[in-house]
Amino acid sequence: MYLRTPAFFATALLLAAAARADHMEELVVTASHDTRTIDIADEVIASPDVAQLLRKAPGADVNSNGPITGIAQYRGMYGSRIATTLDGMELASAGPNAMDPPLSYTVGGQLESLLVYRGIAPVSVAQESIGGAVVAQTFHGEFAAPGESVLTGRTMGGLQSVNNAFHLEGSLFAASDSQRLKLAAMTEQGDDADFPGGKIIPSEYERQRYDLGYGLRSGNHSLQLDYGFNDTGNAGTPALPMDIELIEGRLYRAQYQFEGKAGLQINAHLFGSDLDHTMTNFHLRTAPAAPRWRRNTAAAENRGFKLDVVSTDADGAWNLGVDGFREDHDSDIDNPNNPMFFVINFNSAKREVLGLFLERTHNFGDDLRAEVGLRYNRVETDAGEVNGTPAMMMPPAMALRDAFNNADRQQSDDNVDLVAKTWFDLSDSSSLYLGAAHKTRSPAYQERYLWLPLEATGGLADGRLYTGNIDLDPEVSRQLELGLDYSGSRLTVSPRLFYSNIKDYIQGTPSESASAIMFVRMMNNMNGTANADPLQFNNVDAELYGFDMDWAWQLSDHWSLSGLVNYVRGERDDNSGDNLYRIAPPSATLRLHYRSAAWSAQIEGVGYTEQDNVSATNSELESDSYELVNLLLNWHANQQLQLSVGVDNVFDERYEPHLGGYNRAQNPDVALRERLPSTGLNAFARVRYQF
Ligand SMILES: [Cu+2]
Repeated sequence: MYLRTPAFFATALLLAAAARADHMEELVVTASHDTRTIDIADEVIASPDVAQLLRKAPGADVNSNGPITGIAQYRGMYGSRIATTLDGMELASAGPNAMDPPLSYTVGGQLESLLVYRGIAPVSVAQESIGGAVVAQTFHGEFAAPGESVLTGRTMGGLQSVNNAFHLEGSLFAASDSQRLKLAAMTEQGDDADFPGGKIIPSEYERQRYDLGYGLRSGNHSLQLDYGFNDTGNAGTPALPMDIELIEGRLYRAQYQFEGKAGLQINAHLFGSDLDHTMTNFHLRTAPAAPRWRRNTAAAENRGFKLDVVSTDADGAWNLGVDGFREDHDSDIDNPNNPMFFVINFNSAKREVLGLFLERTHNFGDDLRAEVGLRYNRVETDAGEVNGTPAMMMPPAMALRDAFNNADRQQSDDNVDLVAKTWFDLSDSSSLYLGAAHKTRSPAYQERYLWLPLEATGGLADGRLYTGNIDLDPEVSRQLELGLDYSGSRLTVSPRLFYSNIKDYIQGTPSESASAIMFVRMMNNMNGTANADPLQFNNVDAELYGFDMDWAWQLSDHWSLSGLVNYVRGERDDNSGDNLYRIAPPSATLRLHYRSAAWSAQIEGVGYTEQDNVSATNSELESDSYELVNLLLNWHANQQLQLSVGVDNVFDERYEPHLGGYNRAQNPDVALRERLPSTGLNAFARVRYQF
């Protein structure tokens, strides 16, 4: 580990800064019965990846294929099984391997909160939430008091040692009592990160982000317009076959809200995003021989709306709504050394969800509260014809192409979701929770429309080649949850037991397509590679069950202890006897905090057990246990200025997180297809300043 020159360090610290004076305590996670809100203003993480914050909530973890590509995992489900909304916007990644997962389009310092629904998510929150829901809320600035106009701003700067990274951002807010304007910009960059024994290659990144927002309110009406531009440059994803060259995303939304009399609220939301992405296997990692250079150019066009009415009465609230989301994907592969070579990977692969929902929350007297929700989703998918040089030269690829192009590729699913949750107060300080749900998810476009055996799998990163299956059925999950919430004067604890049975769980199983198998074997012969026979996405049965809990214990005015415990088990529920792939191993976190008016300090221990319940079908490798110690110190110099310093992985332990994937790039210190190590000792500093 080494720091940049002291001069650079000092200059960046001076340039940088930020703080929100209204948030002076180091509150990590605000708990309610059914959500965990990770308060970004108080959370200090060194990582540029907002998804890493999810680890602060019980049940949540992150599948990480690179430093800025965190894919949310919740209770053993991940990827498109977790609904993610950004200020109400849905977003489908441009990258066929989810190099740009939804949370990568948020900026840590601009978030007001990151909210994780605990267990079963309400039907009103997201269209498809079979595995849970995450909601990111951006800070838009405040309206001024009547007759006033104000200009405020906040800046933040950070440095970290493990990859010589910096992060700088600033936001300006101009507001009157009826209008508000926001301007924000962020830039960040990091080199290849160190691990004890070498460097993680490639793990460099560079990213810029620009935001513009305008809000208007008049009487009961309010309107918010936002535009964001994400500009990611070179960024390594060593767990995948290619690295990011570019992710350009334009995100826009318009939201209208009406607050009527008698508890009536109307929300109307229009949003979209246009995402462009390029990745290669030659520009950041050791390039293969010239004929095997590959560049993948992908684009996603996302459009959506949501209209809902909330009517609050003395006993609860009704929420009735309709929502729609359409994603459209193109992905093309070429080789800059060979102008003849091309593969149309996805041609206008479309997925459209139109939903209708009704939800009721109801208080039965003082002790009993319930939530019941019903949702219907109509899901339609389709994809255009494909082609590619392999299909013009090699009979098995030709057969795959022709079968795909001649198939009826248009599919539709009618999905029904049901949610019933109830909380019963046992005393003033404790309540019992019981939840049940029937949730569905239609296949992702890769799962239906990947025609040539490739690793384009939404970021599974198992190193296996896949083909899709046009005839896939939707996944149907039946879920049960049981829990207790205790909140005494010093101790809070909230354990949950959960069980989920998933019929038609979508899982790669050994392909039965002779053409797909023959194609992979021919490619192995041509290239001298040793790829396993391909998998095909198919419907199997599965179950996930486990336990999670968070707790906090106030020891004295200044001292407190808190922690998390997570356990999840994922198994196939058919006669395969196999486990599910990439399931977070059991883990526990223990934190000791000290807080005073101006200072706070924290020592954190994080432990993961080994994971030997691995998926044989996905050729998954077992992983070892590890323990980490992290330190954090905050100083609130005054209302405006906050300084934070910390050290992650204090003992510079070498560890390979189970959710981190396998090395796919030439590296003198890590063999190919060996588990990727995570970063070593990382010292970091952050300054926040607000005016
Ligand atoms: Cu990509």
